[in-house]
Amino acid sequence: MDPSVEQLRRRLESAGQRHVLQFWPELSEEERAAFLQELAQLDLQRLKEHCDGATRAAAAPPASLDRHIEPVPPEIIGGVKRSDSGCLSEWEREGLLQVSESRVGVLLLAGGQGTRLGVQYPKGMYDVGLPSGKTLYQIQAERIHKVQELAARKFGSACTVPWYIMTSEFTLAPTERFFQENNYFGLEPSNVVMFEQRMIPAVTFDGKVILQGKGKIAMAPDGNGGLYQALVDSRVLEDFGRRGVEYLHVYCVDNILVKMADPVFIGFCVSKGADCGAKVVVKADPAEPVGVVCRVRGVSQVVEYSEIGPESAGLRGPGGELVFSAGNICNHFFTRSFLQEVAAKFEVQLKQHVAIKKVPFVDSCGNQVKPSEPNGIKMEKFVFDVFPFSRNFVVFEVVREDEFSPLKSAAGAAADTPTTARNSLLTQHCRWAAAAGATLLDGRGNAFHPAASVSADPPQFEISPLVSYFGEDLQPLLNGRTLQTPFVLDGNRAKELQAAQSRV
Ligand code: UD2
Repeated sequence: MDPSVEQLRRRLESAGQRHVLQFWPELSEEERAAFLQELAQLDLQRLKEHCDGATRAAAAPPASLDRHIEPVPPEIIGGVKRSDSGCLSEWEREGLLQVSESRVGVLLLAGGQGTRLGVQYPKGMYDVGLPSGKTLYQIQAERIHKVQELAARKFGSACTVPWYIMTSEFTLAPTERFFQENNYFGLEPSNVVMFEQRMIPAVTFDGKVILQGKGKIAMAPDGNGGLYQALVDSRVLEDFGRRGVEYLHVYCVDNILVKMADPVFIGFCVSKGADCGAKVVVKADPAEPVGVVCRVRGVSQVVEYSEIGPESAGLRGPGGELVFSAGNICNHFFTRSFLQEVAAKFEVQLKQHVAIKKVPFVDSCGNQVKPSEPNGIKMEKFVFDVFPFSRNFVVFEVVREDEFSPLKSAAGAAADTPTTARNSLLTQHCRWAAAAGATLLDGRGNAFHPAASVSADPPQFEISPLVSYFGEDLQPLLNGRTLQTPFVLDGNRAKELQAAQSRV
């Protein structure tokens, strides 16, 4: 054996991971080179710690926080239905002001593997079947364009909302390619900053790194809380500083209704002097897979849906409402200085959460095995686990039908599918059109009257985010009109409608 490989073998052995090189003699030169490159990225010093920690954590009975949790106090919560319209407009103005001064960035968490949706490409590239055929990424890009334009129009200064995209080994290359092929959806490429989170090995229940192939370790992204390490690794914190970005809106990729750099949320957090904030919706039911924003032993944090007991989740108040109703929707606000502090002081203290998964592997005879039972431990950090370090944490409650419809599962699942995401967006756009004074005719020529809830069969009426960010500016185009659907109100259609209106 080559002396450097021999040295590697000894180091793996002292980490209790001798098996990693067991198929070395069978590998080709090329496979060896690729494997060595992968192993060079492993922190061998901490490998033993990682494997031991994973087995210990998986073996420990889940620590129940239920006895220690209480709802967040009302004084730190604002919200669309909780606050008066004067406050909401003031916050929106403040948020747009910050956007207009280029002090706001958006940061997308897009390193997940989208296992539940079951596609082999990044979730942001998914097309839920809208009449326009737009993907989640395109919708998000166009909302960035629009919020920049709204801020510039209001305050008279051209501005930029940089888009930071955290990817992982699985998602970086296809995401980059997709953006290049689509000309960055008209955004300036230098304002779209992609960076990568770390990957960590999956481990067996007896503390051995899992070999996915004879020359390949089973690696997984380190959870969306890998963000804080990745911000340092990729010098993204410095990029915030160079651009003068002071406030970050961090969000997850799959919510089709996400308000990019939401001025109301940003303005609320800035006005309250918060260093950290979370958007929530009222939980739909006790079992909904969203974390609960609450206090544990007096400290604000999120208890994830996988970690709350059914009794606490189902606890109801006198009016029948859920006591732990503040459903996390993975939309967070952070100041740059808070992120800097987290990176410098608190990242190492972030909790490691255990996920037990079925991880394909090669057995000791070299056979490829697809396990039918869970066999591996993946450790993950969660993005919201920095909340306890906040000095001034606030919560902003929004209306589900307007702001939250995640795409989690493939067609046929009970909830959060391509169909539910599409219907949420189309129903919202029908509501905006109705509020602007339009009558929409469905495929059978019947007038559609949108309700507050999401329709299971809304007309195919879609508004481009380049025309309206959140329902604004529609009245001059739509008032008094009857429109036959399908209808996509894009920039060209808007111009035609405008020209027709001015002829009247
Ligand atoms: C997330 C929240 C949950 C709730 C729900 C709403 C966390 C830990 N949980 O749960 O409380 O708000 O969303 O939709 O935030 N990701 C990475 N790197 C990783 C893993 C995930 O970037 O290593 C991204 C992923 O691409 C996605 C986001 O994080 O954009 C959330 O991940 P998820 O969809 O797996 O989270 P989920 O639905 O379990």
